[in-house]
Amino acid sequence: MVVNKVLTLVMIREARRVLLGMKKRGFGQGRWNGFGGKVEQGETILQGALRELHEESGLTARHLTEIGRLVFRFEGDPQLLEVHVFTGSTYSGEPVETDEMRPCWFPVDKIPFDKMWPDDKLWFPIFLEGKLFSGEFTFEGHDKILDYTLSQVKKLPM
Ligand code: 8OG
Repeated sequence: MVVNKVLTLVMIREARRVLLGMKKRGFGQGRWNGFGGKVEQGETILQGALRELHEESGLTARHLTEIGRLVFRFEGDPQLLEVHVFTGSTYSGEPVETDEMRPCWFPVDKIPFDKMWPDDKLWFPIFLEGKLFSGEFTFEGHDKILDYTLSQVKKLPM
């Protein structure tokens, strides 16, 4: 049996801007993204999101809300990635560059989609509207989406 790998993704959002980090190493290197990573044993998904946000950006969020669920399949790899997407707008600290990420604020109308995962341009508009979303994407390599489903939802899947 192949168990999904559970990951978090945190988008820190203010009214007119979003904090992204340039991923400096590993999976997604060279792309702007929110902050997140693998949920560790013994922590809840929310705890994992808070920990990764702090480790990668230096920020401590006061409150995060889960807003999206994304499942990724990569051709030839039986393991699915299950990404829990959170957002928050209240935090303490200042964004700092870490070994993993170089943070930068982007105005909501200047999100750098050409240097992000290709699915992001599809679900970001729903996120920016403050709505919940759920999607599944099948990739060939890391640049090409072979097929996908995406919808705005009233409730996230369990
Ligand atoms: O621990 P690691 O940095 O490898 O975790 C991967 C991070 O990348 C995690 O926050 C989840 C996130 N992520 C994917 N796929 C995609 C994607 O297609 N778009 C975005 N925006 N983030 C993704 O694993």
